[in-house]
Amino acid sequence: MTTVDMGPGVMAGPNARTPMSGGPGWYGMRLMRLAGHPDTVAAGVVSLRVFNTGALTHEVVVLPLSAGQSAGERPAGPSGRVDEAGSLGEVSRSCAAGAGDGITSGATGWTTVTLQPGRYELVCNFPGHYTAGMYTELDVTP
Ligand SMILES: [Cu+2]
Repeated sequence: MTTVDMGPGVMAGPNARTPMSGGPGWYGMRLMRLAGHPDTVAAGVVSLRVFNTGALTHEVVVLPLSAGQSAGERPAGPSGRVDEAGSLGEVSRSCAAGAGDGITSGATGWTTVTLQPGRYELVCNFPGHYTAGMYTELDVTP
């Protein structure tokens, strides 16, 4: 098994005029992004460390990508969130491991997941964040 430490920097752009709940004019604007380094890791136990450099609260959920599916293609529901079915884990607690209410601005969260070879997508599933561009692909090699 291989343990890889990676730190996707979660970044949020200027949001002074951004409605928190995602009102008109917000969807489609790519003010937020999620950057992963590295974007390719070896299969096995992977430690995910997420540092929120943005002003808003964020999270990172690990979802599998099916064949032919690209990051950013998931349909968001009326709530502005995507389906988390098949999630392999998430990082959504400030200064702690695992799932919680989100990683606040300036805080770090982490988790450990076991990933098989394949393509995955790291997403922030706070309402409207995915459609605003908070996703990145993670490739896992044998
Ligand atoms: Cu977010």
